[in-house]
Amino acid sequence: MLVLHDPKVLAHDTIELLGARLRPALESPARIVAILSALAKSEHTVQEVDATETEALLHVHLKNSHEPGYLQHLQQSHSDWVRHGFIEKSESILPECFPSFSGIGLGFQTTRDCLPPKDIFARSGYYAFDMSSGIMSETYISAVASAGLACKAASVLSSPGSTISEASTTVMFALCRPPGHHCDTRRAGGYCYLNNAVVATELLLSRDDSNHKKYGDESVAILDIDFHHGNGTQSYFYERKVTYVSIHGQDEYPYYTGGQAEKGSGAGSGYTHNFPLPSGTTSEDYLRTLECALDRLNWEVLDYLVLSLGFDTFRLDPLGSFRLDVTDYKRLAQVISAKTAKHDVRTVILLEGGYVIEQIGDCFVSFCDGWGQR
Ligand code: SP5
Ligand code: ZN
Repeated sequence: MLVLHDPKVLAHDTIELLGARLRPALESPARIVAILSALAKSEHTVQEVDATETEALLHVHLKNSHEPGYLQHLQQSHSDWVRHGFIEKSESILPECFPSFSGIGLGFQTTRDCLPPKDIFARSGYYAFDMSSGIMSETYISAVASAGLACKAASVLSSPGSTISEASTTVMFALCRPPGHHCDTRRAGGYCYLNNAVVATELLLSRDDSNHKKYGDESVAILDIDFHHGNGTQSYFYERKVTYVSIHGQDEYPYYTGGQAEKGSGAGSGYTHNFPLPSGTTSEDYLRTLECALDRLNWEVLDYLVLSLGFDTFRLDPLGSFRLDVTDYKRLAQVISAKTAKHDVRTVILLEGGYVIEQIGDCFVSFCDGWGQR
């Protein structure tokens, strides 16, 4: 497995409100450090990426997939708060109030949106949906580097004449951090700021590759096997013919999405497939569901698979409730890679969650080992 890393992803280090306590975010740089240290003892190759090579490409896809005001907020808000004296340079912004119009004086639910507020505190809530997405001084730098890795992996896989030595490979793993699948076009949340899966998918859809099967939106699909539902990714493609398949904890964070009844709408009707599983789900049940999930992909017309991969399905994860063990990641990888090989599909793997520092490296290497052993 070729694993892409950019040291800039290590800079982001913030706080979150978790279980009514303000604490250092579980999504920490130590996760990547642990993965790199496990990889160093493995047969897999880590390549440091200078994302500046793909920067122009990245910014095109970022601009298409996130609102300009939101990108500006991610880049600018921390220094604004420091300048106003609301926080020290070493502290993080956390929102205190979110837009919500449900039933306020109206007696019924409405989803009316509003314009970006002028007030600096109001803006932080306008551009977020929870309190696990603090903004510190380096957040934007790391988020852009993270999306840059997703971009780099996607662009190398889709352009034969690329500079990376193993350009002929059919799979690439981007060590993304912060993760991406919870945030939408305007809101950070669930440790996510820029939606790496969306950016990679958009890049692949816009590829100019004479070898591809030319099925438009249907030629790229997303499989999301983080423990949590990828609400941001789902909503982004909800009305498009881009297949989004997710296996995740039922009734778990982000709580309000991920039901089986969500199947896409308009042109995207029938392209979203959710597989919520109960807490305590075993490896066997998970593997069985994975087979069903893989059957929802239209393999005949697929050129690329974007795999949002979280290790918070691990049995000891503080944010998960499934029972997968280290060796199960090898099995997951074998099952997925066998399908992609059979149908000549290239895979961009993006790191999402996974919070057990002591074992995330072993889980990661187990997955990488399995990919080549179908
Ligand atoms: C990328 C990713 O895995 N994001 C997950 C973010 C989840 N954050 C909120 C989890 C809330 C869990 N419930 C709190 C109970 C306190 N123990
Ligand atoms: Zn997760």
